[in-house]
Amino acid sequence: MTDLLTLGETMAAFRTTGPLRLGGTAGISVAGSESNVAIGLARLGHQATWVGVTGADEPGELVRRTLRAEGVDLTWSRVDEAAPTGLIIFENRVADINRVTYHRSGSAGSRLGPADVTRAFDAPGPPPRLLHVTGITCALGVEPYQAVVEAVRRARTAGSTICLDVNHRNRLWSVSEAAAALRPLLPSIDLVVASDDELSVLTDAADPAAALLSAGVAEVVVKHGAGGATSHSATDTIHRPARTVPVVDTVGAGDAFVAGLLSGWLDGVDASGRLDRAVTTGAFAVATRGDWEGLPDRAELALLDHGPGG
Ligand code: CKP
Ligand code: MG
Repeated sequence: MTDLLTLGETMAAFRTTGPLRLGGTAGISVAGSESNVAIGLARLGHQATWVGVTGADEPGELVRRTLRAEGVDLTWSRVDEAAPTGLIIFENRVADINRVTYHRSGSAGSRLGPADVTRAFDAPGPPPRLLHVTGITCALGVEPYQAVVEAVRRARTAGSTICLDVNHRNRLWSVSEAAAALRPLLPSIDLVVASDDELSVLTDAADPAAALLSAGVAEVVVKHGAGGATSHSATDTIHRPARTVPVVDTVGAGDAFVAGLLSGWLDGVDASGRLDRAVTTGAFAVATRGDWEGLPDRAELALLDHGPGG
């Protein structure tokens, strides 16, 4: 079927150079955590499938056209005539600090449901090697959450490896709501990705990584922002510092990190090599403007090793 299947909402994104209330010009692009990961993998040469819903409108066309252009498979995505494509506004305030506003409540993207997932998994051919889900999709409503539950159930039965990125968004739900939704998924999750401050969504334990491993998760990857990342498994704890790059825009860095990590997994790279690739793709996102635009292709992966002119 595909290397990676992921599901979520992708919105039209407006990026201003100052406060929106002052008017002026905005850059228009698309944004969505799961499709950022799909684009990251497609750029690295993997087959990535995004399941999502867009409106029958120009922002929806922008989303579909962009993902198609990036080589992401949209076979199991659909257009909903009755709801608009969601919008996200990034208002640049100071240096890398953006004010983020969502206009996504009642959006087409939030009409994703279990039937969308069933269609994808019922397709002829082998199951996806990887399923990637995030807390954002779970936060969009009952139906999107049920879509994630169904995807995890089907992937588990099919033998796909399942990755969960906590991706907590306090504009969408509280930590306790996220905990109630995500903790029941854990027995089926193989790989957890979380930032330090997101671990409390998944467990109350004093040693969260150890608790998640003993709950059956095979690998827990914890992101420390500028402090790099640590991979915990039953046999190893591996740390990698972040790669030193100028910080231009940190939005999308987490998704870029996941794309590198999962790309390494698809290539059969060991845990330390996977972490190397993850901090590298994360650094590309941090050093470039946009959520996914600066993600590397295969040949560019080595760029940061060479430096200027290399
Ligand atoms: O955790 P990240 O900064 O990598 O996630 C960024 C994405 O999906 C961004 O594209 C935005 O649209 C979102 O997270 C979101 O819904 O907040
Ligand atoms: Mg994230």
